Amino acid sequence: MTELPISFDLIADRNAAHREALEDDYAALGRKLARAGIDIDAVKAKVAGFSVAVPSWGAGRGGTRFAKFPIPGEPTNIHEKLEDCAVIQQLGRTTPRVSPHFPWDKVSDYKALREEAAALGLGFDAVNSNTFQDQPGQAHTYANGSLAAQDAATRQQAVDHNIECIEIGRQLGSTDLTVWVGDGTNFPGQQDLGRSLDRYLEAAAKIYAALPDDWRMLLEHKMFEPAFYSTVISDWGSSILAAQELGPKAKCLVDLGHHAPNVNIEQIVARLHRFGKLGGFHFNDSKYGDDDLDSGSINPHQLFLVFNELAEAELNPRDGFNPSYMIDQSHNVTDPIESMLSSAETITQCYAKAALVDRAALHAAQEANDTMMAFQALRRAYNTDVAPILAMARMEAGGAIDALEAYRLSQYRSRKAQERKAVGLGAGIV
Ligand code: AFD
Ligand code: MN
Ligand code: MN
Repeated sequence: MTELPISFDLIADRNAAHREALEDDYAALGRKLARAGIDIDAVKAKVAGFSVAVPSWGAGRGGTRFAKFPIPGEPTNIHEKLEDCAVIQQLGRTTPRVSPHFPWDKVSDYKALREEAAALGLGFDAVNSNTFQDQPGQAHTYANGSLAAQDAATRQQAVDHNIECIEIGRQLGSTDLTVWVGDGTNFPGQQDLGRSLDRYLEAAAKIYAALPDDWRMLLEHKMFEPAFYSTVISDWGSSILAAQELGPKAKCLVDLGHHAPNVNIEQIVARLHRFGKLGGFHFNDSKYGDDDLDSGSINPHQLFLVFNELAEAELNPRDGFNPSYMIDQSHNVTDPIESMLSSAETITQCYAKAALVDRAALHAAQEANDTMMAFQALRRAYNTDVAPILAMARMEAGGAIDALEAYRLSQYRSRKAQERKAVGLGAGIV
């Protein structure tokens, strides 16, 4: 393994300073959980086995439609992004995989890229295609859509790009292709709502046919943006219908920000699971739309309820239940490394809290129509501060008890500001 970006001595020094307090907190929580019949070490073992992938594009500062405000030391290519993702994994120990996006992360040698990542302690997660932007020299524009475009040559170009992503993913060790298209309309009448879905299904079937046996195609729905009147795969209904039509390797991916406000996302999760079509998640949070804010920063209770459904799903697995977990956020005003450290911790906390739910008590209360006790079964778990469990698991895996503190002390970003070329200004959601 090449040298990891953060000094082991720094992590060890800070952990030595925090260790006694952590052991104290862990023991106290262990006694509290033991009174409820829960073995804290068993929960810690589950937490240690949990992981969530980080998006390569999340390593750069995001922006809004209005502007992007880069920070010194921001990564500008996949190599620098991997290095930043290695920091997140080294300190936090829950993000061992990176999800790349093409053509943004294109290189000439993917075998070498895979080795480079492995040397940094990283692997690759789902590959993401991009048919929502035109690239320099591209033959056909996506201005009027990609997989659902009226123009057959444009559709074929989008299909070919997705197949190229599968080929790249094979070399990187991925087994999932995530497909999100921006296809849709801004005006009533602009496109036929039925025929555009037909075109999408026909093109998606060509991609599906190119999937290796052990691969999945994850369909990501989104209600609006960039299209503001209609979107082809707008909701979980369109997504599951498309996935059912395509075949068993097609599953649905739930991006938490891609729904109408106040939609019951945990119920969507339960529905998709019921029909064996829950493929994965893009975690983020939102207040108004697809805000791509940090996971759990606005509504951590919703995130807990999603994980509660996943814990129920684990007890009743259907069709090889194995959802992929990924962060998909736009870090507009924070250091992306800090946001992803903090978000991965929040996501893992929700996973741990869901593991604390007394399922027997919950199910008994549900059977007895005892609404208050059913609710309290969830509430007790949600109210438990699981931070010592995560910190202990992190320390035992070689990470930092206080990951943000270690990151700040390392001065990683200012060191990178000396080495890396500056990012240009401009707007853009990515
Ligand atoms: C989009 C979707 C999708 C896509 C990403 C690109 O969430 O995951 O790959 O943003 O930045 O809104
Ligand atoms: Mn997404
Ligand atoms: Mn999004």
